[in-house]
Amino acid sequence: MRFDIMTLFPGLVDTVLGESVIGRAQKSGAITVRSHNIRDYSKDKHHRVDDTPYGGGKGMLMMAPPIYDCYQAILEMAGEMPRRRVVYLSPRGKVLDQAKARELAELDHLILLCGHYEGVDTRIIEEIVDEEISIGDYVLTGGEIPACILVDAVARLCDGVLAAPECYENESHSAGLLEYPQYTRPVEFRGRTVPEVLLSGHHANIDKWRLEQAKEITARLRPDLLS
Ligand code: 4GO
Repeated sequence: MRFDIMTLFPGLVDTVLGESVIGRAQKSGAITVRSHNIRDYSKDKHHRVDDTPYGGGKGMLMMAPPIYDCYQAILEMAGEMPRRRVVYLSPRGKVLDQAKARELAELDHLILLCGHYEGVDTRIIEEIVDEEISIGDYVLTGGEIPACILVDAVARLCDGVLAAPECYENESHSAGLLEYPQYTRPVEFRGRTVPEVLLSGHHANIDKWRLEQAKEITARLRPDLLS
């Protein structure tokens, strides 16, 4: 899957997505991530990308033309892609959840637009954006961190990014429940021991215990997920 990120701060997303699992997935070719500096598409002699809002009001808005030209350049670079979507990261959007991540992981091409300042001229949303997505009900200074979060959540579901599909079969939110507790060595830590069943080697009992624990933890920490 290919991800293109339109931003005024490409270094920010490159740094975050260049490390760890997502960085390795880029190196192995399982996914492609490209950041694009919207400022490179400004035709203004001072490379301006923002201006004051018509009608007055505080702050600056990102202008539509450089974003549009950046978008057109991405379409050219990526070529024909059957399943493509353009997403604007915004507190107005539907809040990201695991189902949305799974839906987006079916695409071939995800183009992300990161706003800054007071946001973007609304006409760029009308013209190129398919969907607005939020990472939660709070406001940030830019869409870059939300974009990195979205790429991470989607990319880890793409083939070849994690070792095996089992990696996300039992984790929190995969089946509408939170994950059961996990233990590794040592068998005793500050007087706390590993539950006997996990040392028993009895896989049916272990599965049963884990499911019970997942239900109990979900009821206690996130009862809203059960309704
Ligand atoms: C996204 C973008 C919050 C989110 C943002 C979010 N704040 N909750 N800020 O996903 C336009 C200018 C949006 C700054 C951006």
